[in-house]
Amino acid sequence: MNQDRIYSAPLKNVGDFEFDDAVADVFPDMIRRSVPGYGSMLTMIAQCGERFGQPDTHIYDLGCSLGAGTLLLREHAPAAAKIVAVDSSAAMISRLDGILAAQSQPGPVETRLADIRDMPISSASLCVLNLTLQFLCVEDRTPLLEKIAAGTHPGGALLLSEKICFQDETQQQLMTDLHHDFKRAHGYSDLEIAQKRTAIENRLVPETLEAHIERLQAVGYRTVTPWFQCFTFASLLAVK
Ligand code: GEK
Repeated sequence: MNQDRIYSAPLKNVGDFEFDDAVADVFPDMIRRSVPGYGSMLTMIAQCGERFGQPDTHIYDLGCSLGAGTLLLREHAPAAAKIVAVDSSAAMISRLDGILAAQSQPGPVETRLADIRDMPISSASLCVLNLTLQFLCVEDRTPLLEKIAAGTHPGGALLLSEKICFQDETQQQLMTDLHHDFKRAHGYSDLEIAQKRTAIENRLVPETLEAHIERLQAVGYRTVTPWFQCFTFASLLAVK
């Protein structure tokens, strides 16, 4: 696994964060050292694949990156479900195609280089948005979730993991500090933490857990339940 050193040297101008080749090359290391609970989120993707995945339906991994969730869905969902893995980053999708091609079992996975806002969702038993919705501008989030809910069978589910924010300033500061402690404990320097924060601040807009719950209920999910939170990251399970 290549180590993430992208922000280790001082940069004159820290540009906006992009999912380009440099990021794709270090992505597994970056996400594990940056997102507390990422391993638990992946375990839940596998569990949801088993519980909600139905034969002859679609299972969507929306913003799949290198397919960590996709590969688990392929292993744990029914073989007759079609897995569709979507990402708008060519760097991610080309690497995922390589990972899938190198595997001995050709599984039922279709990869798509596309913006999730533009692609149709139909006959879904499970949709996964693992740390993806946060990169869309806020006004695009409800239309996307309406489309996902409309394309999901009754009893189907959405697994939504996000970076979140807090209304209370003291709570926000505490959770941010604890997240930065987590990153330091995983080898990131103060400079790396500060430069990454600058790079991502225009690209990733967190919302409160309450805002996510309200939106999921409003677009038509009957049961909406947070199942995980660690510092500034949370995950919700929504069942239609
Ligand atoms: C994992 N789910 O390993 N359309 C399609 N893809 C998008 C869009 C969009 N509009 N915006 C961002 N992405 C993965 C991790 S990473 C999370 C997801 C992170 C893609 C983007 O290219 C990137 O690959 C992914 O969403 C977000 O479980 O880096 O924090």
